[in-house]
Amino acid sequence: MSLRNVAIIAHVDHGKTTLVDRLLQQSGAFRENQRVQERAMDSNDLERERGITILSKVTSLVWHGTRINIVDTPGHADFGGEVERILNMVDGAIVLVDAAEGPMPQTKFVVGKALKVGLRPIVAINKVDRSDARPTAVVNEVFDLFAALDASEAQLDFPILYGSAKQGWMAASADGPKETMAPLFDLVANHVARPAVEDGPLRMLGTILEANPYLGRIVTGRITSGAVRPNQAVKVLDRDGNVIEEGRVTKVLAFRGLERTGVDEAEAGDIVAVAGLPEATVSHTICAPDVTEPLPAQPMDPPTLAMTFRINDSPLAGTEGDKVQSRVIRERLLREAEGNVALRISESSEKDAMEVAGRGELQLGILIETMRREGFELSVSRPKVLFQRDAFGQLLEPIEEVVIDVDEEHSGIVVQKLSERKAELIEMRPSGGGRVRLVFYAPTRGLIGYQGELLTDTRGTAVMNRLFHAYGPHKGEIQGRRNGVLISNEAGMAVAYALWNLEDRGPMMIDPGWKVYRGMIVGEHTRDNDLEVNVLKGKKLTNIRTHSKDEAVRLTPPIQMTLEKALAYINDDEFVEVTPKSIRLRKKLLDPHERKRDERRKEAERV
Ligand SMILES: Nc1nc2c(ncn2[C@@H]2O[C@H](COP(=O)(O)OP(=O)(O)OP(=O)(O)O)[C@@H](O)[C@H]2O)c(=O)[nH]1
Ligand SMILES: [Mg+2]
Repeated sequence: MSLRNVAIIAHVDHGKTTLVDRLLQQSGAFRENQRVQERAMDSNDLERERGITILSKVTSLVWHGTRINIVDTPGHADFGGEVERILNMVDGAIVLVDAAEGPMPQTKFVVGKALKVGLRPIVAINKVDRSDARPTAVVNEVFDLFAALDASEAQLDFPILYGSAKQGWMAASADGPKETMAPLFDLVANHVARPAVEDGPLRMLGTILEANPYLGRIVTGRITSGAVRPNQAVKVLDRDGNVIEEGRVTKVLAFRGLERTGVDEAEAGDIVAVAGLPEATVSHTICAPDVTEPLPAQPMDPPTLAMTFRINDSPLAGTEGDKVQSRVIRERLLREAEGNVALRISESSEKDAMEVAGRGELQLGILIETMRREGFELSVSRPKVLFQRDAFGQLLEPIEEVVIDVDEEHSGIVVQKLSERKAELIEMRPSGGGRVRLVFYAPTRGLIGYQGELLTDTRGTAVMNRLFHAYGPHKGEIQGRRNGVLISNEAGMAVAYALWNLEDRGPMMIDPGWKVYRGMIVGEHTRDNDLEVNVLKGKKLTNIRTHSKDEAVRLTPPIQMTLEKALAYINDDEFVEVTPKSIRLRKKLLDPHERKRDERRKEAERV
């Protein structure tokens, strides 16, 4: 059977996973009675909940006698390194572009990568059903983008389809026919090259890694030469040709719709998953025992952001989760690193702590969220940007390209706030409908926690997109959080009356009835210093009950601290305490005297 390998790439939310749904349905990959959820490829819990793709996944279908392997990729910038590797595994790419939004930073990133590896992408303008769709203008923007990225003549001559993944059609014109995905299937079969294969014994490059509870490690990749069978003896080489392990493939899995099935043999050109190799990972070559040259593989992106994961040692530790010991946390993190190549886990210099480095706040936030659901308790430090040094010893920091779409009236405050955060405005242009598009180069350091502020400043109307740009010279000091916090000075249960009394000190972060402890953060101070407060003090009871009116105090709703918000909010001397049930903020040092002493010591160091 003839074969095609194609990846779907786009900016976040432009409709990749929805498109795969329709392709699977219309190719008859689902059984008649099979019940399938929307965005079926987003199969893990967090993906479903957040409506985003986190891991690349392969599926496969048959169209008029051609088997098409399709790789759905994540659009979010934190997972960009993944997309780059995927593009080395396929022979074609479908670039989806939202007909209203047009090309966005991640579109530029993925198209740039696709062009660089020599693919001739197909462009699909999606969501033409949107009332604000502007397909013709968007095609021009895509063309300009390809040109700006130095596309070759052949690449610039890209085929274009228009359609709606949601409604299940693609056509040569935005007006239809609005019937089926057939035009896209035909285009993939005709435009995407046959898989390039080489002669020789088995060689296959590991591209996606997954830890499976039954089969152990599963490595997915494309077979460059030879064939692979269950029980075959193989060797694993790293990028430099060192032998990592020798062993046997226990299972060869081919993709069939949403399922994977064991096969007796897979040949060069095909994308399959193999089990049975406990050490093999992404960018390793799985090959016949007599092969000595590894396949060329791209090195892993270096992590840009790190956090310290510690045991939870607050007075409430162990009351809500059952996985609290540092050994259990350590084992869990090491296991995560096995299946997640973008994470780097190392021992921290602190006691009972591990250093977890990754590509962004979202990626690390997702890991914490997953662990908390499994019953873990943790205390997590503020994310730290990872610096590098150039050849001359100059300090470098990660710089991101930030695109913000905002109503014109709010653009002033955005520019002001971002320049305070040491960002550089590089472009400003109207983007239609009274909105402007602002493009900045901003240090990652300055962007931590900015999302929330941006939404407040623009009344929730701004849309921000970020993408790693490069390591650049350190931009100097950036002012952190301005407000101090309100800290509980006692342990017990918070009382409405006490919270009400504190309202003019600043907004609260807790509700009445919350358990608090000494050193826990209960609110934000309106001033720049920290303040210890008592949230336990009830109203003096007298034996004459007054009318119930003045007892039922009316509280301003507290600030809701989600995990992501909390991580962005805390300072270096604070922790986020994470348990399956709660997110609490606390001072690292719970004892006020110890905090004073620490303060004095730091003061002394400064002079
Ligand atoms: N109006 C309209 N909405 C669409 C269309 N295709 C997808 N959507 C919606 O766009 C949203 C995002 O769709 P997804 O398929 O998850 O997008 P994605 O590109 O896979 O997103 P990531 O994997 O997170 O990058 C969903 O709410 C879809 O229902 C379309 O053709 N028209
Ligand atoms: Mg998706």
